[in-house]
Order: sequence, then C-alpha cells, then structure tokens
Amino acid sequence: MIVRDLAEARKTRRLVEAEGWNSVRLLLKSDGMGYSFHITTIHPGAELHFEYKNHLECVYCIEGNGSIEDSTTGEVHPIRPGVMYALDRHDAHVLRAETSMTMACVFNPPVTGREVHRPDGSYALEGEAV
Ligand code: 9YT
Repeated sequence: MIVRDLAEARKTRRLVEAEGWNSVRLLLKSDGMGYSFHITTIHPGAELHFEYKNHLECVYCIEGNGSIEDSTTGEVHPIRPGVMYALDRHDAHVLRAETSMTMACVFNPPVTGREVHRPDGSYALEGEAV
C-alpha cells in the first residue's frame, strides 16, 4: 500500500513548478499503478495552451473557477468545483484560471517525474527527445 501526504510531498521533488502552475505528483510511473496522479494548482490569471499528444488525462476541479476551451471547436466550458473533464481525444485546449484553481489530475500513461510542457503543449513520452 502507498500512503502519501500532500503537504509532505510538496516539500520534495514531487513538486514541479512551471509558468502559471505547479503540481505535486503523488503517484508516478515508478509506483506501478499504470497511471500518475497529481494535485495541480493553476495560478490566477493563467492562460495555458496544452495538448497531451502522448497522454490521456482527466482533471477534477476541487476548488477555484476558470474555463477550458476546446482549441479545435472553440467551445468553452466553465470549470468550477465538482466539474471533471477528460481529454479522451488528446484534445488541444486552453485552460484559463480566474482564481487559483486546485485540480486532481490522472495521466495515462503515467508521467515519470519532472515533465514540463514542450513548446507544442505536450509532455514527452519516456525515452523521447524533450
Ligand atoms: C490541470 C492540468 O492540466 N494539469 C496538468 C498536470 C500538471 N500540469 C502536471 O502535473 O504536470
């Protein structure tokens, strides 16, 4: 069994910080679960263009308000506590935070540790050039 405390994990290399967000990776590939699990904070005013070409992701909003725009269709969905979105088609999207947002995120395949976004909004697959 794996038991981890978010506040403790935040003090370790499980915390990854980047422009507009930080994320604590509570489960990584090395944990052998087949997915990774992150608690991500999006900073107020952030506008993030992501496209996880190599990963499927679902995100559940725990706190804060913002929106997600489907970059292909232009459709905008409000995000508030209780809302989940799943990028089942590796959907290119824009995440906008009106307030600080706390999100629980699951990635399949799991991230390995220190990934941050490449210029195209994706994370590298393990072994792929960064
Ligand atoms: C909300 C969102 O897109 N989260 C992505 C995961 C987070 N940026 C991370 O842990 O890399």
